[in-house]
Order: sequence, then C-alpha cells, then structure tokens
Amino acid sequence: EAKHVAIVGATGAVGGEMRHCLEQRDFPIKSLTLLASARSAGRKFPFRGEEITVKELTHDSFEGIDIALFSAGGGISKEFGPSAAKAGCIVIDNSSAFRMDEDVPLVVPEINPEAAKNAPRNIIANPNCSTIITLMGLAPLHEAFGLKAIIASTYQAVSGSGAQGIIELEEQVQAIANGREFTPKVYPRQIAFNVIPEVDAFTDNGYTKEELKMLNEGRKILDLPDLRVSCTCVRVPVYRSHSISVTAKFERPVDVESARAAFSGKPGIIVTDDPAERLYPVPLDTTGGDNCQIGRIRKNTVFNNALDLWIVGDQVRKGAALNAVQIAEIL
Ligand code: A2P
Ligand code: 11C
Repeated sequence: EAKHVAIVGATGAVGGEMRHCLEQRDFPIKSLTLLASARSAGRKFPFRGEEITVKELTHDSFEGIDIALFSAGGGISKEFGPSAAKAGCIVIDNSSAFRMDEDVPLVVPEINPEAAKNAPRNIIANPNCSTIITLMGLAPLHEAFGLKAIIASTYQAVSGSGAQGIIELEEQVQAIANGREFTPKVYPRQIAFNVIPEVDAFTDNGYTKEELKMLNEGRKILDLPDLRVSCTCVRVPVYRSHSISVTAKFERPVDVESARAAFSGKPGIIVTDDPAERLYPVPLDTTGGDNCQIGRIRKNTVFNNALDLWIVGDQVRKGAALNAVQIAEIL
C-alpha cells in the first residue's frame, strides 16, 4: 500500500539524497512532504515530475504521515521525533539521538532486518555511516566464521560534516593555490593536503564520540555485546565516500578463499580485489552508488584466525539515505 512520507531536513545533503533514493527505487508513495527550517520554507524540489514546496517543520507537521525520515541533526530528532511518533508515524532517524536506546531498533537491512519490526516507540534508528559501511563488509564474515574482535581506522570524507565540510575543503585548496591566509572553521586543523585524527568530540577515555559509535553500534547491530572493538576515526580531504581499513579476528579459521566464498551472492557488496591487476576500491569508485566495495583481503600476520580488509562505501547513500529508505521498504 502506498504511503504518505515526509523528509525532515529535506534541504540537507542526506535529506536530498533521501528524495533521490525514494524516486530511484520506485518506493510506493501517496504523497511526499518536504520539511526543513523556516529559512527554507517555499523552496521547491522536483519529485517524480512534480514540484514539491518545502514547509517549515512544526510539531503539527506529521498529521496523516505514515513514515518520516529524519536527517536534520540530533537536536531536531529529539525535539520533533516523539511528536511524529505520537501522531502515529514511524520515525526513521539518521541522527545519533536514539541509537543506543534499548527500545529503539538500530537497523542495517542486509544484516538485521527483523529488528525493524519491533519498534515500540515508533522510532527506528539508522546507524552511523562508518559503522554501516564497516559492517556491510564484516557481517558475511561473521556469519561464516564468528566475529570476535575488530580493529579499524576510518578515512572519512568531508561531506560527512554536511555541506560546510565540502565548502571548507574547497576554500582552503583555493586559498593555498593563491597564497592567501585562511582560518579553519569546520575542522580543528587545515583539512586541505592534510589528514585529521579527530572526528566528533573527544570523550574522557581518549576516544572520540565517532569512535565510540563504531564500538557500541556494531555490538548492538550484530547482537554481540562482548565484541571487542577499537577504532581510530580520521578525516581525509576526500569529497565523498568513507573508507575503512579493518583487522577482524574470528572464532574459526579463515583464509582469503573462504572469505571470498562468504561474500559471494551477498546483497549490497562487491568484492573488488585483484592485486595482480592493481584492483581495489577507492572512494571515487563508490561515490553515487549503492554498493559497498571490499578489497585488499589478506590473512593478518599478527593474530590467529584474522583477516585484513579495506571497505569503501558512499556514506551519504548506504551510510545514510539509502539505508533509511531500505528500512522504510521493510515496513
Ligand atoms: P535548512 O536548510 O532550512 O537549514 P546538512 O546536514 O546537510 O547541513 O542539513 C541539515 C538539514 O537540517 C537541513 O535540511 C536544514 O534545513 C535542517 N534543519 C536545520 N535546522 C533546522 C530546524 N531548526 N528545523 C528544521 N530543519 C532544520
Ligand atoms: C562524519 N560520520 O563523517 C559523521 C557524520 O553519527 O551519523 C554522521 C554522524 C553520525 O562526520
């Protein structure tokens, strides 16, 4: 049955991509409502041959809406998500506001789709982008060999910080090329021609919040409360698509060939791995696409039953908008 759908944060990077995903995937829609701040009310966006006018988000926006896709930041989700849920609407929230709440499912449709069907608060959370992309590569291996521990480093694109991240990278490249001074605003250090090992705020134990999301959300999605995870999240001067270098340790013996067999036929992933042809995925390969790509698969030489791999995915699509639309499709 066709649904009345709303996008909250429709003018943003992820909100815009949500609209594209709904359009491209022939999602059954009776009406699409685009919501953003008062600043954007009146702007128009095309959808399936029509022009849809953006409305200001208010607590009364959700009357008659079946599914609301939220991507306007955690503060907006906390303030307006419960109003939407109370109006009988299912909220699919891309922020970190509700992810670790026990009565809110945290869903990657290829991994734990059944969790989406038990949402007592009418709220379903979309996981963090790096976590989704990493788990897309690890879930088939977990199924085959039993995951025990993960050590990862991320290479996160500037579009993960929203439109301002892209602008900052571009401005710094221009300034450096023209010998002009500049002051970093979005990032704590120069991002052009540099890498920054700080994504989101630091916490007391020395990890950043982004790193802790990877630890905690991975355990919840895989239903492995004792999974051992350590992670370093790094911002890189790439426009779009996050990459993750992962060492994963398993309960049972694993080698490259059996890992490839475990990936075979799994939806949403492509193995792009042929060292002889210098074939491996890079961010430009996954940008704009739906699939995550996996390469550089090798046996780890430090730990037993362990593999090293390199996973790349478009964090605006599979890491956010597409995953949210896929959750809506389950419903
Ligand atoms: P707006 O464009 O009207 O500010 P991004 O993460 O790409 O920066 O996008 C953030 C999204 O969240 C935008 O669509 C933005 O709308 C929306 N947003 C920000 N603040 C509010 C607010 N107070 N009420 C509704 N939407 C908001
Ligand atoms: C980034 N991953 O690239 C972040 C953005 O918890 O979903 C999204 C943060 C989140 O900066």
